[in-house]
Amino acid sequence: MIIFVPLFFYSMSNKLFFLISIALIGFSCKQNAQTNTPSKTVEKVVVPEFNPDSAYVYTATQVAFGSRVPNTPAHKACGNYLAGELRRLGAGVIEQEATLQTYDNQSIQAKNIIASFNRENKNRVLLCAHWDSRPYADNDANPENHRKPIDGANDGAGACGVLLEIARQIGEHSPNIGIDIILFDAEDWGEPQFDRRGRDGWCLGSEYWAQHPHVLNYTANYGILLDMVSAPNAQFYKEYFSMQYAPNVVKKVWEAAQVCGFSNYFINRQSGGIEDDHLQIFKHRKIPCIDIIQYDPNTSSGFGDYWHTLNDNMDRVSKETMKAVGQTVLYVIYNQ
Ligand code: AHN
Ligand code: ZN
Repeated sequence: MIIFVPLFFYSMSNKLFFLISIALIGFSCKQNAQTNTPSKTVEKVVVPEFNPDSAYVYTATQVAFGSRVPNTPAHKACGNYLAGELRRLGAGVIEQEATLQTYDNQSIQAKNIIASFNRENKNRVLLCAHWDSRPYADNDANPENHRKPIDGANDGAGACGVLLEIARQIGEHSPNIGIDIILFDAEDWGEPQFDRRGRDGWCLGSEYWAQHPHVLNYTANYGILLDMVSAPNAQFYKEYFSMQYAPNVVKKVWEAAQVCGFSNYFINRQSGGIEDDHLQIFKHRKIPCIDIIQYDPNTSSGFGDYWHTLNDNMDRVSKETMKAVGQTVLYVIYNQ
């Protein structure tokens, strides 16, 4: 080889050699476009490409099990699928099971699914979402549907679909930090509008994990919660509690979205505070954690008119929105 390469170049016409040289210079300019130093080798962080088709299939697969309401066969089967898939992608997976009490004192068998990459690395980032679906379509226009469970395509499955695709990318291209992906159970069994008892009952799985972490004294540098991140044309505002407890993380993520070209999804405006799994994470583990959650000021719920209705089905899942969120989060974790 050592002999053949110079011979090959020697035998090339000057014109061809010139063209190849130009092509190589062009490539390095592109690599160093920001620093404008084409001749120097600058270490370039390679951010994997988030594949929205893959995220979509992960979402559709969860929805195809049926509503993932705790204590149902669909919930059990989907939980096993999610844990198995994360293992197949190369994560170390802990299935944390617990019996929890709902707002109306029903006992439910819940399972938090905890997937870790680079376990020995002390520098860690926590990514999370809830995987259960709500037992009540209590926001549905038709009162006959209020006691029916929802598909939770956007509210549940979509965010888990984004995290599974992120896990697939991490499994293929290891980042230089440790990552924990937690899929919380029993987020969405909060008291319905037709049965107020004064105990709200949201976020039971994350509350349990935050009080009984899978690793003694578990901590992470910061956390990112995804909730309702797949609706078409969704907009994400800077949520009030995220701004209170983790303003630097909000800044990092919104700047990443801008760099990646997704400022039309990540809006530079603040919204009200939302009770969600991230509050349990600050409260019990003191980890600064933000919530990337759809906010729609034009609807009464603030979350889109399909929210907690039978319309939260696969028609509410957009590959474009999942790409915006998934690519932004990958950019953040590969630029640590
Ligand atoms: C409340 O409605 C109090 N919090 C919203 C949490 C939630 C429900 N996220 C998805 N479903
Ligand atoms: Zn919900």
